[in-house]
Amino acid sequence: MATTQITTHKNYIGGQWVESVTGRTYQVHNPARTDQIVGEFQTSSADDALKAVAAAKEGLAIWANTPAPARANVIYKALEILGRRTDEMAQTITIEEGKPISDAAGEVKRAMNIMEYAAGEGRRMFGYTTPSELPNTVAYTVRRPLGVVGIITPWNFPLAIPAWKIAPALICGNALVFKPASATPLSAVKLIEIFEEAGLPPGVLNLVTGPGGQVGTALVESTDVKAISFTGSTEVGTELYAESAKRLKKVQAEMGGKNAVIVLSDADMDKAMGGIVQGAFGSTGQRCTATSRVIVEDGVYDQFMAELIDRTSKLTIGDGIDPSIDVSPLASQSQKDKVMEYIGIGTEEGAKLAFGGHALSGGDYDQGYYVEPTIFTDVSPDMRIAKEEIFGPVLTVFKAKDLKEAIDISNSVEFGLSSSVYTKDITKAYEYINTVETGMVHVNASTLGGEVHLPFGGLNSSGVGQREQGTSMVDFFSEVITVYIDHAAEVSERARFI
Ligand code: UN1
Repeated sequence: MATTQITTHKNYIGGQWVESVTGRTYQVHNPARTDQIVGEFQTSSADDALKAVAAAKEGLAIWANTPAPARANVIYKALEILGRRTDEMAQTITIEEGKPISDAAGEVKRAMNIMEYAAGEGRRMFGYTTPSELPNTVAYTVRRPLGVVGIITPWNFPLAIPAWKIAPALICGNALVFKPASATPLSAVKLIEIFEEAGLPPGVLNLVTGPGGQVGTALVESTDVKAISFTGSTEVGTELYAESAKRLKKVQAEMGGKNAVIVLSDADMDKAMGGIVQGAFGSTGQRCTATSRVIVEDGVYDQFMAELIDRTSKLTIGDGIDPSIDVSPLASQSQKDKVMEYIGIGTEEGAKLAFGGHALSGGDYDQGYYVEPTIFTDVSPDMRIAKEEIFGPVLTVFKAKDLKEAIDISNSVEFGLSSSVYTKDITKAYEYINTVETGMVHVNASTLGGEVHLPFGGLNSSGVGQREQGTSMVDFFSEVITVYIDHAAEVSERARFI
């Protein structure tokens, strides 16, 4: 039997690649071919996290005093290096996370876009000046780094989400401890290599891999960590927010979604179908902005369902490294178990399985975590499959008599991340925009994604804290300091009385 070399990757602390204090490692497998080992990674503990925090404090001293345009130069350099490694990075994402290679390539592009945008902030990072109420006095604001910041990221975007937290945090002058999802540490290791090669000073960006419990908790509990930017489940984010609040830590938590698309009778059906099929089954539904509900106006329901099933049945399922594949495996056994459990729950709750519903087996399917694209109809808003985030290729379909009822269904969940309406009626589109309760609203486009120069985030259980990306990235990752300067030659009236 041929043996393949397994590479052991280390943590990166204070500019050095180091083993974990625990001395233990774990292996990551390709979700499409579970016999293929992606690499071996450090099983870190709280001690590793605290070492990284100490290193970050040292890095901060240098980085906070580096002018923002000079910080930008390092990010531009990293962008150039990532540009040279695009294909390799896309393959890495597919091999460790499982998403189709075209999605992975899109993810690399997204990471590059955010790095470019964040680096641009190096020559903006505006404060403001305003008249003082006193004579001979100047008043203005400047931005200062927060200090040491914890970055905790999920497995579903192993490169883009780290990039869209790290680049903004760096441009603002912070030093970081980065804890990637334990399932996808290889993209994180490579991102660190890129910043190292770009010339980031030691200690500014530290990597600690391994399970969330110990490392994440240590970051939350350390008083040296001033802020945490987190993306992950609502359950973990809520706990992290509460524990951080006790220590007056600034938090940005991007969490779950249960995103709905409304299809009105006048919709361009072809456009709607493309957006919905991609939104529900692209990246195997493992996106916080994935489409998990569709609410269809009565009049076009039958036509819509016939077309939806037809389109869904044409999707190809297999290893995402093959460019002809539309739907790849779920990212892990636990993801597969969870999705299959929800399919069981939907059936028990009385929803009708209109398409799919099975795990796939036989041949190459036995090697990975494959579940068919699945569609439930006859779903009512109080069912668990209608309310809870499944994070897999499962779409629930509802019928509504008009826009008002459709919006009520759309708003009936605790989440509020993204939403969409398909209509050609501008009046209805605006009624929707003004009443739908999500942080991101689309008209005639899928619920997915976003552009890096616009704010990204949700309402209610979907998110808390300042938005990621757009101009708000600087608001989250910096402190605003207000400065008053009395430059009068004489003692001012006010100063006499105080
Ligand atoms: C996207 O849908 O393109 O965890 C981005 C997530 C989100 C990012 C989604 N925070 O899926």
